[in-house]
Amino acid sequence: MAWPDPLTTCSNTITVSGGAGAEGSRFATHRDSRRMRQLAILGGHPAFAEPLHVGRPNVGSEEQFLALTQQVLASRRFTNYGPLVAQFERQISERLQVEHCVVVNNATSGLALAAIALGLSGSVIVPAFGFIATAHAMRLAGLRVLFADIDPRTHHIDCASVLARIEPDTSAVVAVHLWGNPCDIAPLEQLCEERGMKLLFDSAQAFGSTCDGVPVGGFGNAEVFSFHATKAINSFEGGAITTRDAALADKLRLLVNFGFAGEDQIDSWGINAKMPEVCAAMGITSLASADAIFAHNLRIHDAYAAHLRGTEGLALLPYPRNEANSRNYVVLTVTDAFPLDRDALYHVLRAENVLARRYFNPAGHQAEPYRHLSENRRLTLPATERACREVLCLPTGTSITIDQVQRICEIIASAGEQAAAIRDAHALPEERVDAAGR
Ligand code: T4K
Repeated sequence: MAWPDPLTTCSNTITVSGGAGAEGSRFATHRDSRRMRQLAILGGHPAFAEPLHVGRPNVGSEEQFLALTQQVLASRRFTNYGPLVAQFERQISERLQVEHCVVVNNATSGLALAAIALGLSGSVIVPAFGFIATAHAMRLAGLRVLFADIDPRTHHIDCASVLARIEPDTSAVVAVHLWGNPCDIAPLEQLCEERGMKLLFDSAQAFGSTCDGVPVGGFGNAEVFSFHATKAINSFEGGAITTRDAALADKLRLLVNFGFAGEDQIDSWGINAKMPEVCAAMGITSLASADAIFAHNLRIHDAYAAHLRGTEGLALLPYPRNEANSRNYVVLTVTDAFPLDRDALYHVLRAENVLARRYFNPAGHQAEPYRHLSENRRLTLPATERACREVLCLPTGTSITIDQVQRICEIIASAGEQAAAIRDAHALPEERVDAAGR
């Protein structure tokens, strides 16, 4: 089968064979100095004394966080919908221009509770490529998970694959705005409407993103965001469910708090999915720095793009310039045209203390507890499986500097040049590779 090649089919994709230009010549200078040092996987010293992470938390103003935390301590109001959670919810609603926001302890419970509040039953369709929490949350809600393939250019759930996966009891599609880029929202809305299915968006990675200039948050029946420590905007752990549906929001408020509608009134089943005040303090602090964090990530992404341009076989997933996006992920695709495969490059980088991540591997249908189910045993989802093999996320965030990006890209280029030697080293047992690296 001839694959649509992300290197050539993405109009924005950053890849030019042998591109000259200003960036090209600047890179050539670094290439000369790069030859001076031996790669760590081949016995040299790691390029970085301390590990560089993909998900190092952004902090924002420590003063603001400490002041809010002192407020929490002084008030003795630690949880159960205190003033900071209420403020955080208001700020999220305002920023996302959506009427209702219910803050929760994390996106995984938010997704499960949203599914329950929507009254989903039977099976739901979920993209197979993505963080496993999407599927796990549906299972937690008592639903059967059907995995669909992705569009290889965007890594978003593919509408044709959704159609093929629909079963008589399918009640919803759970689409993921992967990498913060919005999915193909309009076709999904149309498809779900025609089939009488609900549409839930897993927007865990998409806080601050826009779709045609409209903030993600008010699409479908509901959207669920994550404020996990590794997200651009974090509340240590946390999440939020946003919706335009007032009745749904009311239901969610009960589900999040044991079903309590008042001190002595229990109106429904529910769990404890509340966010503590100290987490809201971090969320508010983080939100105050959102624009600065996003701007930093944009500069980092641009630096990667400039340095990797001209390296055959490597492509960065593009972010449309006219849309907002936290650019919390620098998504590198390592294709067969690069002399090393993705896993070898991953080990090269780890040896240098660059903790790149193979997000997202394995695919949902190839992971437990799904892979042994009869519907998944023979399921083949080619675009998903290819992405699982080729994608490598590189460090970004406010703890990463432009200079570090340059050095990471130099390592990647050196790795390409010394591929044969690395492949030999990489054929060693895993322990030896690790011993060489970290
Ligand atoms: N849906 C989607 C599409 C998602 O991406 C996620 C979460 C969810 C749903 C569920 O949201 P939550 O229930 O978590 O709110 C991380 C995050 O734990 C996870 O939240 C995130 N997606 C996923 C993409 O990444 P891991 O297992 O890769 O995290 P971990 O602990 O390996 O951390 C990544 C890197 O960050 C490491 O190099 C260490 C560094 N790190 C991490 C933490 C937690 C730090 O430096 N400091 C820290 O405090 O899953």
